[in-house]
Parts: sequence; structure tokens; C-alpha cells
Amino acid sequence: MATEETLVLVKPDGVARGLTGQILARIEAKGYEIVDIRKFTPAREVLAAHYAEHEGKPFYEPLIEFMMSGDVVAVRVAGHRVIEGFRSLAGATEPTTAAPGTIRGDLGRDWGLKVQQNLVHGSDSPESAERELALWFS
Ligand code: IDP
Ligand code: MG
Repeated sequence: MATEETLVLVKPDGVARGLTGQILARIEAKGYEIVDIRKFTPAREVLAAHYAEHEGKPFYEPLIEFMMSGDVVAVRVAGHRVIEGFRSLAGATEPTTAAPGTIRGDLGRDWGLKVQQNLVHGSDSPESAERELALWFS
């Protein structure tokens, strides 16, 4: 069976705060493999496709604007059960209540904005991972 892969994004807040290295170090320390990596400011079309499930929600437009606000680091990460494993490393969506020990719990906070700036994205299922990796690494 082929090794599972997931898409990790270091969001613009993580890049701007200089946390890319710490986040990548946690992925490597866990034992996962960084297969490919790119740094760029994403276009709205990529983000609209990436976040299509959230269209119409109150935080949708702030989310797109935030993700377009600067460079992101997109990472193709591989390992057995890496999709579930990275979600566990990332922690809960809300950084205020994300468990200590997780990326969001240790390094993130609520800045009182319309969108939660929570440092990272990780695919949430094999179907999402396949779709998102094709989108970000086409
Ligand atoms: P996830 O990143 O933990 O999978 P999703 O529900 O897929 O969370 O939401 C995508 C992103 O949208 C989150 O990471 C966060 O940046 C933002 N977000 C999600 N829910 C809210 C909310 O209720 N208020 C503000 N921002 C949110
Ligand atoms: Mg999600």
C-alpha cells in the first residue's frame, strides 16, 4: 500500500511570525517525511477551491482575505496515518482552547479578529488530501 500523504499549510500568520521552522520541526520530530514544499502567496481562485465547503459562512470572506494576505508554506507530508496524525499535532481550530502541546495550543492565540488565525491547515480526510494536494502542487 502506498504511503499516505497530507497537505499542510503554514498560514500567513505562521510565516509572518517566523514560526515555519518550528512547525516543520514538529512534523519531522514526529517522524513524518517532508516530500515537497513551496512558499508563495496564493491566488483567490486556489483559496476559493480549497475552502469551498465554508462558502456562505460568516468567516468565509475574512478567511480568504487572511489567506491572501502574505506568503504561505505548502507542504506535502507523508507517513502511515499522517492525515490523522497531523490533525492531532495541529490541535483544535480555536487556538484559545487548543490543547497545550499542539501547534495551535502552544504557538497560537485569539487576536479578536473575524477569522481565527491558527497557524496551520491540515487535510481532514483521504479525499480532502487528494483534492488539496492536486490543488496546491499542480
Ligand atoms: P480546521 O482548519 O481546524 O480544519 P475548519 O472548520 O476547516 O477548521 O475552518 C477552516 C479555517 O477557518 C480555520 O482553520 C480557521 O482559520 C477558520 N475558522 C473556522 N471556524 C471559524 C469560526 O467559527 N470563526 C472564525 N474563524 C473560523
Ligand atoms: Mg478544515
